[in-house]
Amino acid sequence: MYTLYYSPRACSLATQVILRELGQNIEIIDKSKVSNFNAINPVGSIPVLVDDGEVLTEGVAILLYILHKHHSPMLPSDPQGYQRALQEMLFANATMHPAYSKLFFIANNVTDEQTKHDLLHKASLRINELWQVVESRLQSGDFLGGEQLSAADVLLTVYSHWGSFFAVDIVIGKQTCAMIQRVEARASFQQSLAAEQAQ
Ligand SMILES: N[C@@H](CCC(=O)N[C@@H](CS)C(=O)NCC(=O)O)C(=O)O
Repeated sequence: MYTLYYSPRACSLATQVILRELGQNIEIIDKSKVSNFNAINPVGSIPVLVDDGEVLTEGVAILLYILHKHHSPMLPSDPQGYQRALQEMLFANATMHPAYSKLFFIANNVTDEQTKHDLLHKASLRINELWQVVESRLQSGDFLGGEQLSAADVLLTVYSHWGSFFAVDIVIGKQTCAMIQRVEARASFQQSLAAEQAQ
């Protein structure tokens, strides 16, 4: 049994979905209900996964650990497949996620409304460029992992929802929308959302 600390609809949702794809039992704990979360993760961020008393942090490190531990085809063992899977995961976690994080930062820290509007717009242009990259990579398959679901598809699907929190135009291509719908339709995704909502 794994314990996952999460925030609703945050990047930790991807961790939960992938644990379910791996057929694992999970207890989930809302970070906001923990009185001193920084005692668990001094960085203050989620996801945090506890496995047999070991506290694991950093989203991609957690994903690599669970995919490796459960021998998932989402983490191929051949060097090229492994590199490709890691590259896609890091594109999501270290490039797309920070681009979206700018929206949260601007919305929470800029008080002048016109400046906020302009900065949110600028940040959204970068996000749209990145979605175009995803669109071009999806021309030859249903998922970034080809015909198989990959961890990057799940990460990107979770982030794709965040644009709706802000007054910005996020443009996501046709192939990418289809990929997102495929991920959202999976039992693992539906069960994860339901588990968050039940808390
Ligand atoms: N580098 C970290 C960053 C994770 C991250 O930024 N998580 C966000 C949620 S998506 C977070 O915890 N923000 C602070 C908060 O929710 O209080 C990782 O990949 O795990």
